[in-house]
Amino acid sequence: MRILTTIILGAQIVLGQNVPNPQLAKGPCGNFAVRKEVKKLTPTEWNNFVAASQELHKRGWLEGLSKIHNDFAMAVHGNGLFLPWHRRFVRHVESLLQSIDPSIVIPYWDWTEDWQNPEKNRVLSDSMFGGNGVGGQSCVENGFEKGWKKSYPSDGCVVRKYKQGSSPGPFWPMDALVKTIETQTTFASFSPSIENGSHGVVHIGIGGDFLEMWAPNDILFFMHHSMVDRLWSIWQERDHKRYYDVASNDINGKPIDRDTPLPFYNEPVGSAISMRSAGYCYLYDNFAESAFNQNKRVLGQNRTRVAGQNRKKLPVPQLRMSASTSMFNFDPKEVERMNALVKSVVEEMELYE
Ligand SMILES: [Cu+2]
Repeated sequence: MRILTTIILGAQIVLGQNVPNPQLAKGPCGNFAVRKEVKKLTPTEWNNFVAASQELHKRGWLEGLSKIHNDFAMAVHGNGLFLPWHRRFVRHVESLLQSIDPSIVIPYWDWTEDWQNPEKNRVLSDSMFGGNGVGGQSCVENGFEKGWKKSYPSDGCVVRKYKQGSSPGPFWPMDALVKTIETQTTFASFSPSIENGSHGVVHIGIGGDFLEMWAPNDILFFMHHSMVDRLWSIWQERDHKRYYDVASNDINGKPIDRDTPLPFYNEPVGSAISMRSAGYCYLYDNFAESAFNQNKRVLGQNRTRVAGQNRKKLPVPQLRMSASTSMFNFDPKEVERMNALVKSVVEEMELYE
């Protein structure tokens, strides 16, 4: 009897949020999993990912993850815990997928591709995650999330509602991300740059559940945050001292250091500062510096300036805050700073072929 009670209690603890919380492995990494851009998965990898995602959804675990994200929303957005907490959160969904199919590695969505017209990206098509919601409730009705229902925070479907009607509007181009990585040399400036810039534009552009703190109901949320995590990794890899820089403040203005616990997980920030540390053990596919150095050259060097009359007009991604975005804790000053940064980069891009 006592054994039975213990087991039941144990199960309750694990399922407290209606989703298991597998503990991360301790000790040094054996192998490194490679997270790929989602369009670069092999057909088998893609099919396995879809099958595991369907099972994850069926078990209600995405709702459990949505509840965690919503419950801790204030503590992990708009402050220095944003990047390490979401790294842990993406690792959480990845470990759940792996509990269904050990071969799964979470992919990322490089939304800089087709940044001018994100609706044309194959990721948002019927052959992958599906596109804009349809009907009065803007339910996702194509792609593998077709017909997905949710029970948290209330019964409904998975909702997408593009910002500009038929398009999410432009996302950030790679050149602007390179500029951010080059110029924001401290964690205290880099983290809010990503959060209030390129990250926010995708949330607001996709709309629907993406605009809510229960966005993890739409599994695409995790491909987006894997991309955000990749950007942090690239920034860290540019100067290894950056791995140890988490100097920033929490929501109450209290300084964050490597001992600060991550909300919900109660693991120190220091355990999540490197993708190479125990329990993480992954790399990104085109992680090599060269991918970014190539892009660095895009601006200015070895490029032909185009004559004024031949210049193309490029769309400028701008984050506009409104009542419906207040839960993201966007910082108006940072939003303005990032709107200006991306605008200057896009205008520079217009000068070249
Ligand atoms: Cu979040």
